[in-house]
Amino acid sequence: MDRLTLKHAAEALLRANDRNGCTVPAPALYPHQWNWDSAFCAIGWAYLDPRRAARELEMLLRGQWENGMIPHILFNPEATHYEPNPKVWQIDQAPGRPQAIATSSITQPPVLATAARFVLERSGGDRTVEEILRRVVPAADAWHAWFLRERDPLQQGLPAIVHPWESGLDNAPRWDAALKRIDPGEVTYKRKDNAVVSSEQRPTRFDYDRYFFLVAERAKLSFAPPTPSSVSFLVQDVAMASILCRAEEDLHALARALGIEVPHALERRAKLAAGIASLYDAERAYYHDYDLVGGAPIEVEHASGFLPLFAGVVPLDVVPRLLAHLRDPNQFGTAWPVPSAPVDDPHFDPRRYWRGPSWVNVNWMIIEGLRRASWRDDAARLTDRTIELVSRSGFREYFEPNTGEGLGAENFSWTAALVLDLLAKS
Ligand code: 2M8
Repeated sequence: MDRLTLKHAAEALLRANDRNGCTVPAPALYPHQWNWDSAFCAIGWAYLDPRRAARELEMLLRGQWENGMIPHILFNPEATHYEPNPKVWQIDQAPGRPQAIATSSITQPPVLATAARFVLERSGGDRTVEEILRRVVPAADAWHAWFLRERDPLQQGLPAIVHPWESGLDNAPRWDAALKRIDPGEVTYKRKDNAVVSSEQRPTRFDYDRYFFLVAERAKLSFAPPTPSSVSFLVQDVAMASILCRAEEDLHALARALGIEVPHALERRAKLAAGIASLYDAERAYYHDYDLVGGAPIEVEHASGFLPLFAGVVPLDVVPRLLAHLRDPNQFGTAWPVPSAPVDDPHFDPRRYWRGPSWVNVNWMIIEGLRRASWRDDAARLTDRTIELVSRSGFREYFEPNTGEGLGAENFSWTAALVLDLLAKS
């Protein structure tokens, strides 16, 4: 596909996946509104229709809980082909849940403010866009504050996740050891994903047993803020911290452009930057997550370890050391980068979801990070390779990093949305 055809196809895909103002990630597999998917989609919509882009973001606010959390899924009552369904989350008794819409009880990486800033900057002063984004600012501010108030039990500037689904990089090998500690007992649940995508490309039963166990655990604990001794899984996730850190900067800039005060965004950003710095392992030259229940760093590499670049918090002398991992063919320098897990990890699985395949959203964040660190050639190379990958293999959910074969869901929205941005910047 040439670039113009690719652009038109990406636009058509976004329009086809539009469901009354929110873009479903992939109609056959994910029929609801997902949090960070919508933010990535808004970045694509900004090229077609900035008002529609702003609306996508505003749709996320419907799901906000009173404590500020914006959940990872906002359910569409008409769609029944996804599990876990709304009932499994048991939020009917949850204090402060939204009344008008069913949601999950966990969150996802906060790309909202970053996307909102992006949309504003491309809206050419459109009043309607500004009005909508004025409503997004306080909501994003409350959500960001929630991360450091309720999810940072040791007050280290490091938001912790209670479920691998919160990371968005669900079955990454870096969660394996923490999940192994959990004995889920007899959990009964349905899966519908394997009817759409081959099992070898999806998380295993080991993972799903624990995913459902952890969903039930949230309800059992009345959705209370987690501590290392109260929950089975609690991990300081370097990608979550990096995306939030970046989002604080974008929230500050967005609010300023709209003439609104967000007095704590930069303060929170500074705390997060310090937290991320504490996760740097100088010996391995890599950022690692920290397992709060196990009380130890998780020394497993993953593409998420490059996301401090996206936050702009990697010291100048560390950037080349990170780039060495990115370029190394035995690690992340595959033919079709960036593999989610490095080739030399014994758990690397080039066809299984977040355990090896390349993903366009991760590439996009790394490209943004390389650009801001002024590694323009590397950014341009990865941009070209990503565009080429999608033009050969289509708008798939993820890609085999050696052969470039498209894997997972078809008609995947964020692949299309972010390709629009990559095309515009290439
Ligand atoms: C994937 O996660 C969902 C659960 O949230 C699933 O596997 O059913 C992840 O790739 C996640 O990052 C993404 O937001 C979601 C929808 O695309 O799918």
